[in-house]
Order: sequence, then structure tokens, then C-alpha cells
Amino acid sequence: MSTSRRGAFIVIEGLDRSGKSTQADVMLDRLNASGISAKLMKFPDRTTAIGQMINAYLQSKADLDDHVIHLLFAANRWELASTITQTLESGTHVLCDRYSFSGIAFSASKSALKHKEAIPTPSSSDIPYTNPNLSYIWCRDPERGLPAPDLTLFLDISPEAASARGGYGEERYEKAEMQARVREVFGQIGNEMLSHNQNEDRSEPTKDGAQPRWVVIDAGNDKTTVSKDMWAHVEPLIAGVDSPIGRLWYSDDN
Ligand code: NYM
Ligand code: MG
Repeated sequence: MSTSRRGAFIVIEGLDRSGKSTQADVMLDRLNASGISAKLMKFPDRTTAIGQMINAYLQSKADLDDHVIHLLFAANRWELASTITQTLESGTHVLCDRYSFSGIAFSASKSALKHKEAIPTPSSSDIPYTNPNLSYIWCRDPERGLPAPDLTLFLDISPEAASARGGYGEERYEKAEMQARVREVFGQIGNEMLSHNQNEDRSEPTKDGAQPRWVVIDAGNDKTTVSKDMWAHVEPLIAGVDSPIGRLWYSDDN
């Protein structure tokens, strides 16, 4: 790899039990087996002091206000943002199991969604929300300016198919009703990101700074098919990236 090229920042997103962690491991092994330098990161990173607070919340050992836990998830990314940037600049690819999109989707699912027409899965619109203050925009704001992924692979699966994979665990949020709402918000995020896919020149930030590479992968398929589908999008990035690291939802004028 030429020294002027940085690593690619690849994020894997999806509902609980969509296969993200399995697929991240498969991809890391594949890259390493080809002698390509790649680092796997995961959010929440439960090893830091903030991560331990998040862990206690998820395991219901601590109760936190919905705003507070949202900001802790975001802070957990900000405390590792420089590690992401430095790793990419050293020429190593970063694979990331969940990122800002999970942060928005899980928190905003606690509130009513405003832009219903933008959402492809209206199935759970009758599920009551628990906190009207966690609007999509409010949830997105603390993520603004974080290193932007070059590619986000959204592993799409219905909550029914996900729960059929051995059921959800014991953590907070691992309930079919909440997952259905989370999928709706992911749909809204996807629409927002996909609307930027028209922009061919990815070296320029788009008008509101969002990075446009959002790809939906059918995660209901078998493991090998999913890996293959994901790899088709990752392969063009493994020679490295020429453009500077972008910033999420960021532009100079705001
Ligand atoms: N989660 C994850 C959030 O609510 N906000 C975030 O910013 C992130 C990164 O934490 N149900 C939720 C999604 C999961 C839970 O994640 C734990 P994992 O990948 O199961 O450890
Ligand atoms: Mg989990």
C-alpha cells in the first residue's frame, strides 16, 4: 500500500442478533489472512470507565435517565475517536461493530418518529413510545463531528427472524417491540444516508457533511451469503482510501 493512503473505516450496523459480531470476525479473519492490516473495534466499548457505566445500565444494575445514557454512548465514541483516526492514518483499516447509527436508533426509538413517511417498515407504529424528548435530531447531535465511516453495512433483518435465532438475551433493549422501533429509525437513517448516494465525488463532504456510503445487506440469508455480499462492498476499499477522513453530519458553517 502506498504510504499516502489511509485505512478504510468500515462500520457494521444492525439490530441485536442480526449477525454483526459474527460477520465482523469473519471479515477481520479474511483481511488478516490476506496480510491486510485491520483492527476490530466495538461500541459500546465496555472496558473504559464510561463503558462500565453503560454496561451497568444495559445489565439493569444501574438506572440512568434516557438522556444521560444516550450521552454516555456518544461519549464512549468520542473517547475513542482519536484512536480511530490514528489507526486509519497509520494505514490500518478499522472495522467497527456498531457506531453512531446504533446510538441514534436505540435512543430515538424511545420517542415518536416525526417523519413517518420516510420509514419503510410501518409495522410497529402502534407501539407506545416512552420518552417524547429524545427526538431524532436531538439524538443525532452529540454524534456530529465524529470520524465518518467510509462505508456502513447495515445488516437488515426482521425482529421476528432475529429472535428466531435463539432468542434475545437478558439485556435492556433486547425485546422484540423495541427492536421493531429501532429498525424503523435505522430505516430513517438509511433514507437520510441513501439520499446522499447520488453524490459521486465522495472526497467532498456533502452539504450537511454526512458521508453517503450506506449499504443494506439482507442479513436473513445464510452466513456465507451475507459474508459474500458484504465483501463485495469492502473489496474496493482494501487498497486504501485517498480522501481525508470525513466527519459525521458536519460542515464548516454549523
Ligand atoms: N446501543 C449500542 C445503544 O443503545 N447505543 C449505542 O450507541 C450503541 C453503540 O447497546 N442493544 C445498544 C445496542 C445493544 C446494546 O450492544 C449493547 P452490543 O453490541 O450487544 O454489545
Ligand atoms: Mg447485544
